[in-house]
Amino acid sequence: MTDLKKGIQNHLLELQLEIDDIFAKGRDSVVSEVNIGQIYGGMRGVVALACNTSYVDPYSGLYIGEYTTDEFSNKLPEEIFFLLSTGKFPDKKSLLNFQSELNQRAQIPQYVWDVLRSLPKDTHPMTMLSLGILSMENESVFKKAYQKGMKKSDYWKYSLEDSMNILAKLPALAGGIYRIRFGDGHLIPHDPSLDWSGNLAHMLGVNDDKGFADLMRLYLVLHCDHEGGNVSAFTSRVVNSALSDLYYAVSAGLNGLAGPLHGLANQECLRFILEIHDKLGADPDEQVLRAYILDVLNSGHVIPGYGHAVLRVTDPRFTAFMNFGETNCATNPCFKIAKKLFSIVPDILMHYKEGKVANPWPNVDAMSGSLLNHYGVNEFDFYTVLFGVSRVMGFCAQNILAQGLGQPIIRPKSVTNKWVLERLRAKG
Ligand code: CMX
Repeated sequence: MTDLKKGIQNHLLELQLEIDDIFAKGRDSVVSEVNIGQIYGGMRGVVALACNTSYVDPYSGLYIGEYTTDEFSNKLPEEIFFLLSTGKFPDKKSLLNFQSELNQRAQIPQYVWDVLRSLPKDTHPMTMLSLGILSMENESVFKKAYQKGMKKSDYWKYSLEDSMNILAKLPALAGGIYRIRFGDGHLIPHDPSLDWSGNLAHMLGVNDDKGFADLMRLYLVLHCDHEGGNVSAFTSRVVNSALSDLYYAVSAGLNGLAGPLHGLANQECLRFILEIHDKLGADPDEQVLRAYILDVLNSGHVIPGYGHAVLRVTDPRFTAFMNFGETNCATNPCFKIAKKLFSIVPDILMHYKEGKVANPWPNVDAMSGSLLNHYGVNEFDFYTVLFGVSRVMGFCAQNILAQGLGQPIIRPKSVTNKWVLERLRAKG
């Protein structure tokens, strides 16, 4: 058994003991009440899910396991996947074994490239990523074991196998999508001497600079997971809860990530910064920039990269990217504009719409595009693919743990307007 598998098994035992303790102390205790506004309002604020991979604290941001963003942001993505799924970082030997496993599984079947090359030239790269993974569904070891009647207690083990096979192929898949969609179509071979993010940087074929590989590492670490209720993670979990295998579940999660209010928002941020650059120049005057922001707001648009459904402070992932930018591309015009926006926008949003904006602070998207731009990745449509490659780690870890804990199919109850009106009438 690999160290990763052992680590997950131990983690599942710990989590199960905690759940037993929780149930013994108060299985029927109420932790959240749902009002009618929430039923019609995207279930915002309803506590209805348990997710032990990560947690977003409104005031201190993302935790993976027990670790804050500051504490994990210098790690490798492989270490992060270990942490997400076992609650602990791997030791050196376990990390090397895991990396070697990934290397052995990195080859993408030829039919995937045939599918992707047959799509219309202007297909969105997120469609290609989702479809690329879905096209490999027939390889699912979970599906085959299920057909042979595997035990429920073994589900997670086969989902781990599927996860490893999917994760291992992501750098080559994303790199290939980039080359087919934006390059000359020539694929760069996987290099087993490189780690997971190093291979992604290598197979994109955009930039050999070490800084770019460092950025890919940081990017894949910072986007890995954001607890269980966000659109993509929740979608992936719902689909997997029906025992659709991880190829289906990961593809479904990516389809959610492709939405402009979720993962796609990151491409809007760089577009916004480039517009400012074109209209106001590389170093806009503060007052001029302030007036520009107010114009955008008054014309009914949001300021991309600012606000969050859960966070109520500057996203520490934004800070990690900003620190990277200070060290690696402090003079890049887009980075400078992104920094200037950070000094102006929160104050404006705080007073906008009589303080209605719940969080005037930047989220992770406000900075990432400027850094990608610095290293020559200027195809906005590709940004969510990079986000997706990272987020698949969270989808897989969440689903493996949920299966290991024997969680049932997800099926909340919906009601009709009539039902709600009758309920209100009955209450007087
Ligand atoms: N610019 C202008 N207005 C904003 C705003 C922004 N950046 N963020 C919120 N608001 C407005 C909302 O549009 C809403 O106005 P209405 O009631 O008139 O519709 C009001 O403030 C209250 O919204 P909220 O409770 O603060 O925010 P929500 O939880 O509803 O939405 C989010 C969160 C991220 C969709 C929103 O802040 C937004 O659209 N931001 C810009 C897009 C963006 O950066 N998205 C990336 C999200 C990152 C992630 O999902 O991880």
